[in-house]
Amino acid sequence: MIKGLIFDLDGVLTSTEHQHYEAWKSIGKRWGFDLTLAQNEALKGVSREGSLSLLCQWAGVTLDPPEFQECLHHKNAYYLQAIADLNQSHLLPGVMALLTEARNKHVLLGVGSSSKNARFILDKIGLTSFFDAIVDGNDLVHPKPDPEVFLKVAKALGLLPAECIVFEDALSGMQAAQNGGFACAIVGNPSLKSQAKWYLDSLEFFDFALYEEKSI
Ligand code: B16
Ligand code: MG
Repeated sequence: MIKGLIFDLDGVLTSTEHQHYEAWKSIGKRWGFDLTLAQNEALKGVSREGSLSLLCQWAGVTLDPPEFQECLHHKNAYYLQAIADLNQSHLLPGVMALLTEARNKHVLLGVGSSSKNARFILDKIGLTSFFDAIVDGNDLVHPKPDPEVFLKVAKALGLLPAECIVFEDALSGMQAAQNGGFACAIVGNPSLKSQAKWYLDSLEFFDFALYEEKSI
């Protein structure tokens, strides 16, 4: 029986991936490097530091530690400006209905995000009060695909991984969930459809009854 639902934030509850993309593009432009959408796909779910390391690798750029920190700072400032208008109208389809249904069923709810801005974003989109546990990029030693994020959420909920479902949109997040022994549904990212054991176009398509019937 499902006792907990654990949600990734970006790409599952709301989508600010385009703003992340524009922010990383602005860093790449400093070096005459044009970040592609395909490369951005590989940054989904990856920590801010991990993303910058990848960007440097792709651009063939080496930064000293102060330059690296300055790029992280600039990227986040750009990103925060780009999401200034984020609000509850930016919830992805099915989010509010599923969270409400889960609360009514006394299913525990958690967020497991790589983002250090996760709590700020959850406040902006009006969801903070729904969650029994929130673990974000500030709480982590090992980023996704390490399972630390989801294991910490499950522990805070007082549940075992086998009692939870993780909803993710990114490869690194799917691997983190699988590495931790969680059932994982990929939501709204068709590029992962062939690799996912379980795929939903959006959270609108999650059905408690159907899930209980088959073991995924
Ligand atoms: P920040 P998630 C991830 O959030 C994003 O998918 C990824 O694009 C971003 O680089 C990462 O958070 C770190 O975000 O710079 O705000 O700390 O999908 O794990 O909720
Ligand atoms: Mg995500």
